[in-house]
Amino acid sequence: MSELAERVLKGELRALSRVLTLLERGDPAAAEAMATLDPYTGAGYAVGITGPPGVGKSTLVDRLTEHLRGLGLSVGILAVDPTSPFTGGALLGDRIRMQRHYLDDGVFIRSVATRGQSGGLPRIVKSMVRALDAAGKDVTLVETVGVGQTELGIMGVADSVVVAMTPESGDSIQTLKAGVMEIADLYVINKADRDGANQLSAAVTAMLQLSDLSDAWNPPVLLTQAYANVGIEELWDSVTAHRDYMNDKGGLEKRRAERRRAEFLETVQEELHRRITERLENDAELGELLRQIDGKVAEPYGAAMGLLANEGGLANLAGE
Ligand SMILES: Nc1nc2c(ncn2[C@@H]2O[C@H](COP(=O)(O)OP(=O)(O)O)[C@@H](O)[C@H]2O)c(=O)[nH]1
Ligand SMILES: [Mg+2]
Repeated sequence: MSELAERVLKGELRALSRVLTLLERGDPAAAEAMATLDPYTGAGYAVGITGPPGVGKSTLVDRLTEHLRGLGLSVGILAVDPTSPFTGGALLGDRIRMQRHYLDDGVFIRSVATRGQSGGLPRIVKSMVRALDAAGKDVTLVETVGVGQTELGIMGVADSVVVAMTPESGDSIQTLKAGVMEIADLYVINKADRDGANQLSAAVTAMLQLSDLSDAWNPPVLLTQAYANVGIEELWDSVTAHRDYMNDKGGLEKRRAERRRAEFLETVQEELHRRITERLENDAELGELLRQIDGKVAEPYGAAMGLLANEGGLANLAGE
């Protein structure tokens, strides 16, 4: 039993915040907390909002939060930001856009840095979503930015995935071809006040019809003006329609089971990778092997396979 987790279950936001920090650091106490929290997960619903920078994702999250609060629902927000000197400003912008919710106890906001990983979605977000669920958040909104594009990894995090586009970015249709159609449960064309919104909407709808799988969910294409609070209620209604569809067809259970398995496998892989890298950098014997490889005394492919083939080699490498 984790005392910290018990405080999370009682709704203490500071304890929740602490658990997320422990998760980010890979602290063993995080594992203990997650074990206590896990039985209390499942009632919450996670919505991913992805799309290129500047399409209005943060504004959509802000407006959706306002709408959800009006419905009496508690909200968790995870804003994933690629950390780089260039996006510092974007993060600050997000903070300002969501500022009014910081004073509301029913809203929990956290930004998550991608820590220079390939820009993808940090695997820890999966665990964070579960922590927020256990903490009693009715809805968790996850905002993600890929590097200048849509984050396909959001599929592994959210129950419903909203792909946001705008008529301003001319390459929108191009984006659709890059795997987006497999992950989008709903399309939002934001900045519908701008020229070209209806054309874009028609183009997306046409693409969807080409790939229509009759009895499967048909992703709606919605027009919003997030900054003017237009289309937000319809967006939420469409999310709940998708949620109901997923519940009826059993897709939700399957998606969540896959996500749990992925969380496990990714954690093992990433943790192994981290430990092995650390070993390779600090172990004297391995250091010698690395020098032999550098100096063409040892052959790289054979040396790697030899290391792993040797009795307990992998365990030795992975051990702390
Ligand atoms: N014209 C117009 N601008 C919008 C709309 N929604 C958001 N914006 C503006 O678009 C800019 C980027 O919004 P933001 O939410 O930070 O985008 P994000 O990078 O996707 O999170 C901000 O200046 C918003 O005020 C909209 O519906 N119409
Ligand atoms: Mg944003």
